[in-house]
Amino acid sequence: MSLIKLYGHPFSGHTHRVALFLSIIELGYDNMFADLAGEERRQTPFMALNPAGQIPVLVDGQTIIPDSNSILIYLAQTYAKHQDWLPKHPQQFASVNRYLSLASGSLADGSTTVPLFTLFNAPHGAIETNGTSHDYLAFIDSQLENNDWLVASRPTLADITQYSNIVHTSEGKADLSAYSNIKHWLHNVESLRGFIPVQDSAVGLAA
Ligand SMILES: N[C@@H](CCC(=O)N[C@@H](CS)C(=O)NCC(=O)O)C(=O)O
Repeated sequence: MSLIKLYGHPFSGHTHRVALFLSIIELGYDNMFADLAGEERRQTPFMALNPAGQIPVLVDGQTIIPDSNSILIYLAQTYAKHQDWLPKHPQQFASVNRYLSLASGSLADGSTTVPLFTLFNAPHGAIETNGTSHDYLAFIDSQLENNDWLVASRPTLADITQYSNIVHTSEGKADLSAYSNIKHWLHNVESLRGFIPVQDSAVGLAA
């Protein structure tokens, strides 16, 4: 049994970005399944961990950290301080924060919500949301022109936070073939030591 517990769900991109980072920095943890569709998360004791009722939540001994990006920052500062996942250079630091914000904003609104329609029949127009995703993907693709990584000449938390939901986009039927820079970058992330893939859902592209 480990001191660190990660409450999450195998189909959640938000959970995957944390699991990916834990694996890359080689930190052991217990995987705690939280039922996405069920009522369990809306009841105690889960609500005591995160009153917002959302996964992922990291529990490290007495420390409880909800929110995937907050968890990434906590882990980088606590367990990987000398690996530069959060660059000290002010402009690069700001840029990483920009991608963390985008991951909770535009990316979550577009790419990450697309699988909800195919997996959980969420009541919105999938095509409309796919449009949002394509705008976002075009933007990310332009940022990767002549760059292997989003912010620096090495991977940072910007790449970790963006990867899981962008690769998840394909589950929502968004076609990544037009985005050669993104495809190259996905491969770069997938080549990192400790990389673990997003778990495919049963629905995926076929839906
Ligand atoms: N800003 C949060 C968003 C987390 C989030 O949206 N989690 C989803 C699953 S991927 C969730 O728990 N949804 C259920 C709900 O909101 O009730 C983060 O980055 O962790």
